Amino acid sequence: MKFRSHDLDLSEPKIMGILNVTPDSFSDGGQFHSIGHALRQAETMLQSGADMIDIGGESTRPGADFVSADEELSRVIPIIEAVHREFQCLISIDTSKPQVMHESIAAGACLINDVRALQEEGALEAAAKLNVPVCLMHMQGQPKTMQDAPTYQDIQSEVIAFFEERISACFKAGIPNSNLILDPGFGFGKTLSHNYELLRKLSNFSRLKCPILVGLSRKSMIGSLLQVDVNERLIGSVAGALLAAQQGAQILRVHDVKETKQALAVWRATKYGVDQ
Ligand code: 9MG
Repeated sequence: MKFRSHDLDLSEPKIMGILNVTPDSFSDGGQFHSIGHALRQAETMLQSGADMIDIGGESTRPGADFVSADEELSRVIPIIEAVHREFQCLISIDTSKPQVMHESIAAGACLINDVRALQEEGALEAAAKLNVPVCLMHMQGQPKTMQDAPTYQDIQSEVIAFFEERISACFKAGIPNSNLILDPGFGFGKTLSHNYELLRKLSNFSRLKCPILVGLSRKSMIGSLLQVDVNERLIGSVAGALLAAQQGAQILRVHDVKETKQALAVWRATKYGVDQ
């Protein structure tokens, strides 16, 4: 897949490291400190083998409040500029807002990660104009209320039907299929049982002929299953990422880059053998 000047070979799973720049992700809160903190986190993830960094300024956790475009811009733009300047790495902007998409791409991002799948007003047009890869994620409802009572008749066919509709909307707006990445949206308007059914059937998404991105790192589908707090979800998260990769996921969105990379190395050695 082409990301501006970089070509990313998705025949092997790639790692997207998560860099949240919402105020609750900083202990000191100040912008100066937050830039330094974000740069250190990005550097650690890149040194551990991240292929790209996902930067987001809107919390999309269950129950999270709406954030204005100005607030989101003030959180993400200085960080995108700094990460781009320091590391020249692939940067993904996690946003649903057209203005944030435009300014982030101008600041150095090269992928749009939209949990609302370009359904906000002006988002399809913005992504078409920017002509960069876009990750379309499935979500039932909105973050504020999505976990209240998620319901599906058949989750897998409903998520596939949603993607077919969004792929067609993108095509009509001038976004080619070659720029699309799909993500079933673990934890976004889904119960524990919905999440594991989706994970079990993940390989079926390959029929849509777009790369698949999976994000389950440290989510409640790990925590609720194992009855562990957020800082004890590493092993469950790595196991989930590996199961997703085995079923064809090409991009894994994770907090724990080093450990995920190690799990993928073991899988790769088992699959292809080792020279020796
Ligand atoms: C921003 N964000 C939080 N969780 C996510 C997930 O599972 N996928 C994508 N694409 N983005 C996410």
